[in-house]
Amino acid sequence: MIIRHNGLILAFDVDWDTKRSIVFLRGIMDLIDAVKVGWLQLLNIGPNGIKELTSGINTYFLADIKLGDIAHINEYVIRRLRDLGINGVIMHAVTGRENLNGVAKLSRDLGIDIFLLISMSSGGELYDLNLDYNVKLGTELGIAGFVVPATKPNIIRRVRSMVGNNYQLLSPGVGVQGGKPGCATASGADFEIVGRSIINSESPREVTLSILSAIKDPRC
Ligand code: O7E
Repeated sequence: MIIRHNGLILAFDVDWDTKRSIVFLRGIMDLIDAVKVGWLQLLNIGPNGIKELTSGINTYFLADIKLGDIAHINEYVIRRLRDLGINGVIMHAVTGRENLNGVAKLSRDLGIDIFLLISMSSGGELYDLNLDYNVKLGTELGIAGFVVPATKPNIIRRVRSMVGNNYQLLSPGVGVQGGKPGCATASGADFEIVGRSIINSESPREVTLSILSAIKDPRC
């Protein structure tokens, strides 16, 4: 599980080299609880670069490749990500029980968390039509938590009411996509996930601090 100090996860969607990435992260690491990496790192600095990042920065690393394949590919990817120092992985719920069962057990054995994507910050209507089914599936699989959109606070509230406090809810869509800082956590999420509002800012530390004050004192 992700330890909650501030309630904020950085969506680190950058194509920077490892050196620049590490300098940037060191500037705000005390303000964020986890770093989400994904396709931009895989395609630009590659697996070795990701390993350099996870070795160079002491935090929880979440891999967001929205994994959703058949079971044996899913399991291979989870093992490789674990070798790279990744602590948690985002997976699509839509591939269903047969493709997720084995990987859920493997993740527990390896000590890597799975967060299931069950609703999207934009579109995702097929997910929303099957929300209750996917939440139930996740709880039966014994995963760590769910991804719920900051742009749909009613879905955050619904999922929280279904799962109680045993699952972590991570919420993207804050800032550029329209979610107001502080309002996803006020609706029941454990963490808000923010990318461009911080990364593209001239003063990332100040922006991060202002998001943290909104999380502490939400006005929704
Ligand atoms: O809009 P930004 O720049 O703050 O970035 C949002 C991030 O959250 C980005 O990395 C995107 O891939 C991710 N995300 C969504 O924006 N919407 C979703 O529905 C799901 C995700 C996602 O899976 O994030 C992982 C928790």
